[in-house]
Amino acid sequence: MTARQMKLGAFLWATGHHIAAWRHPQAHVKAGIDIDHYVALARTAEAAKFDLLFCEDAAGLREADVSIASQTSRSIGFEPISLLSALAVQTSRIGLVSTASTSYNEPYGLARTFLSLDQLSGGRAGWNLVTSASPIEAANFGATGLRPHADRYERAREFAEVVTRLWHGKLGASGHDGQSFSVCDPLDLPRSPQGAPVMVQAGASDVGRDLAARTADVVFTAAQTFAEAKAFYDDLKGRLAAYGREPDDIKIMPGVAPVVAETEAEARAKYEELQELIPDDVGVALLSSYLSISDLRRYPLDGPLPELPESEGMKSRQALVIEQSRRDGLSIRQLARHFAGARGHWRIVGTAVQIADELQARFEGGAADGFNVMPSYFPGELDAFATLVVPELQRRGLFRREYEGRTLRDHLGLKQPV
Ligand SMILES: Cc1cc2nc3c(=O)[nH]c(=O)nc-3n(C[C@H](O)[C@H](O)[C@@H](O)COP(=O)(O)O)c2cc1C
Repeated sequence: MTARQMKLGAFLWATGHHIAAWRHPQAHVKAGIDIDHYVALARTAEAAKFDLLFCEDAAGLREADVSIASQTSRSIGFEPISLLSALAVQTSRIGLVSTASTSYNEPYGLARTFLSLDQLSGGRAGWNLVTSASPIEAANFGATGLRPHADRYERAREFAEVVTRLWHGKLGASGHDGQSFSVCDPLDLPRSPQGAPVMVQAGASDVGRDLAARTADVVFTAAQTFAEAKAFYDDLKGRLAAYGREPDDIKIMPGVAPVVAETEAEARAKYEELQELIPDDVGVALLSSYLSISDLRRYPLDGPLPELPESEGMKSRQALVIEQSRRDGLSIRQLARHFAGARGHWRIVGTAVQIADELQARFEGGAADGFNVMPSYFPGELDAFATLVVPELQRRGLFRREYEGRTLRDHLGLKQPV
């Protein structure tokens, strides 16, 4: 039996995950709508034997103030399932995971779309289920505003149940007639080559964790410290037994934003160069959105965070930001700069050996089954990770040298659903 190996996702984004990546001298201004750019990234990730490509999504601008929205690394970009459909025919092995919202779709349509992606890619599709937390996105789907957190999750629970029944061919003659959805017929497609598309989930509040324990194959999460990552990992794996599942049935893959170079000094210089490019307004606006507060600029930027009411948006991210501000005694300006680099995800700056050491410690310390890699800018940091860090992980026996199977479930070591 081979030793346990880590799973790796390549989290795509237009110019890069650092909020100022679009200002980097190597940035490609039209990256968000250049299919050749994405094909090149997908091929790099596949050549490095990554398990999957990952796309986030929100159907709307990420920021209400358009002048600020236009100054971030992702203000325009393709709808991700369409993008992954194009990448499916330009790649042959790598998994294709897209985010889609349970708040602004219907289960029949979404189940059909992902099963189509799964069929046309030969069993490589995955759905990242989110309930969505942005009032800007909500306003594009009717005038009722963002639904309360608990309602969003109740709808998501029923949504996930209907989708999996459709994928598993278990929607019988009686169909589904529930609280939010009614579906009559099975899908007009045969079952997937991997049994069913992989279910991914991102949402870390208590109710979000329960939904993941019930339905997810992979969980994407944000954790800054080893202690936070370990606590999340143990908590989520501990919830599985209640749903008749084994700890290994879920792969937990926190986000990580590495900045890597041949020497530590070079890596630090690369990181500092990006940090210098952050406009204060943009950093503070991003922080405001994670805290669900309309405008933090009203407060002195060099003072502490004010007391805030609990969010109805992303509860887990708000808690993470507040926790970090207290732990490290950071001002609003310092917090904004800190979160601009990786939006609350774990950031590591160093050589390939240093980065591999850190990833290995979290992986072997029982705080992760793998990582969703968030390059700071594209293609430079994805190339650097693929050519410097991946070989170091392979030398240590921590990552595959070749794909073992064909489907995304094969790569992730997940059971095929019956
Ligand atoms: C790591 C992570 C990634 C997420 N990615 C997305 C995303 O791409 N699009 C989106 O609309 N929401 C995303 N979300 C938020 C989800 O929409 C989530 O369902 C939201 O309601 C807040 O969940 P929570 O309070 O359970 O964390 C993400 C959340 C986390 C924790």
